[in-house]
Amino acid sequence: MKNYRPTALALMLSVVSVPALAAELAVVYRSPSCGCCEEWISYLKSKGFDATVISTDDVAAVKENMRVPADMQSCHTALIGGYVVEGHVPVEAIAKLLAEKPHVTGIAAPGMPQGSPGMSGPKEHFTVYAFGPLGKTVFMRF
Ligand SMILES: [Cu+2]
Repeated sequence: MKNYRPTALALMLSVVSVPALAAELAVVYRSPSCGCCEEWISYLKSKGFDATVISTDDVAAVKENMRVPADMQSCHTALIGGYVVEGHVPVEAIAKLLAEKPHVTGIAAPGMPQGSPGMSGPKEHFTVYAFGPLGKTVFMRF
């Protein structure tokens, strides 16, 4: 095909210039039947994250392994940059987490806030918490 070479060249150039622009890797654990999980994963990808999705029927075990407190739990659980990211967390909070690198296990948007990324409906105010061995703190409000 005529446009094969330019495309390949463009691809090579983009690979060469990747270091500063590398997509952040996310591993997302979700139940196969979870629709809003799918929506959040699409949202993550649209924001430049490289998501690997692991479907499991036992998300409760995943949350327990990753030390997500019961009152912080939502549907999906992700691992991003060594942190746990629980639920419909906006990328602004993930960016803050990766920039500030606090000594926490992760951040969570507990429950399923209406209008949060991946959730339908009018946006309601919700809070993203940081959690870890030292407890929970407000991380960001939306
Ligand atoms: Cu959900």
